[in-house]
Amino acid sequence: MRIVSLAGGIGGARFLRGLRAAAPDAEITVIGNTGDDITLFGLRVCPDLDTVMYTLGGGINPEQGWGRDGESHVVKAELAAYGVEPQWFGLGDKDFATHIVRTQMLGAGYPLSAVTEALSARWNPGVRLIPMTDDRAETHVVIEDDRGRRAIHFQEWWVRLRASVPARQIILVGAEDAKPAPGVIEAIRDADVVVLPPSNPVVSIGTILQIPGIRDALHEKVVVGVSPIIGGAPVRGMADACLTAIGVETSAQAVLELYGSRLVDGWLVAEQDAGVALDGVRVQARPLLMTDLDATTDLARAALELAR
Ligand code: GDP
Ligand code: FO1
Ligand code: CA
Ligand code: CA
Repeated sequence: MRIVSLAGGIGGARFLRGLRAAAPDAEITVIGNTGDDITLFGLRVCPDLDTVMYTLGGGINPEQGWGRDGESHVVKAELAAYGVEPQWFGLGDKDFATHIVRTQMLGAGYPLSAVTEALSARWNPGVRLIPMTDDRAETHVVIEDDRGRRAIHFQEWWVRLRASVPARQIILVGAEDAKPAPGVIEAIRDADVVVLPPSNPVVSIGTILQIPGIRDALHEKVVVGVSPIIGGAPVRGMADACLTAIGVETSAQAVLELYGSRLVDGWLVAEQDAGVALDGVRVQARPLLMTDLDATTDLARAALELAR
């Protein structure tokens, strides 16, 4: 069986561990969000790709859900001693090595997809991880504060401001000119099923869907999704701030409507959201909490069964 999954960071990566266990013989291709990517200290950082790679490769910080396990922060402290900005983004020493290798390869002319394949070779994630695009397309957030109305990088809004300032607009800068990375459209075309994990519907899944050609390719397939919203709140993180920015209510129903019945054929909701319904979509209620690998594997299995 060939499975394609779109993925953001933590929610995507955790779901993929269950999917890999639920379908051990399947060929799984993961299309990763690169809208969160940022260049810091001259280094290219791809948080969501790295979260997937480290989680599936056994190198993730399990409590945090991002960054490396057993991490130290010597380089960060030395940079701060020089007064170098930004200091609000916490890059660890082990993680720095990933960004150094990536930046070196990009500088040598390799596209991000080739770099990601090379980095993944070390981690044996058991899936093929492809960035949504090799082109630069970064998410920016329009805010209004005492300095007026301006756009800041998504990471500055998310990490420095903790999404505390309302987002007026969320824009993937460069989306129109971005092309799907090599292999993305082919993987979708060849897939038996496409799974949308409970990733952020705006800045993870929504971002990937903005790359021209990807949404159209998905319309031809059987697509099943897992709600990241349970009982009117995100399970983790600040997805509600992103949904509010695009005028969508924080509910499993509203996220399903946002994706729409043209995209989604099946939708898994939590037991307390059992009333969710949309014409043309098979909705099922299941335990949606990815508390451990067993629960996550059951969830992934339910998603695959919904597709049959
Ligand atoms: P990020 O890039 O690190 O923000 O991660 P993703 O975009 O992949 O996923 C974030 C989303 O995962 C959040 O909106 C959470 O609500 C959702 N999430 C996290 N843990 C769980 C869980 O156990 N179950 C479900 N259904 N959703 C979850
Ligand atoms: N998230 C934070 O909340 N604070 C950080 O300092 C931080 C550093 C960081 C470094 C590398 C990386 O891959 C991820 C990192 N994240 C951090 C998580 C990440 O920026 C966001 O959670 C996602 O991009 C949001 O989807
Ligand atoms: Ca993300
Ligand atoms: Ca379909």
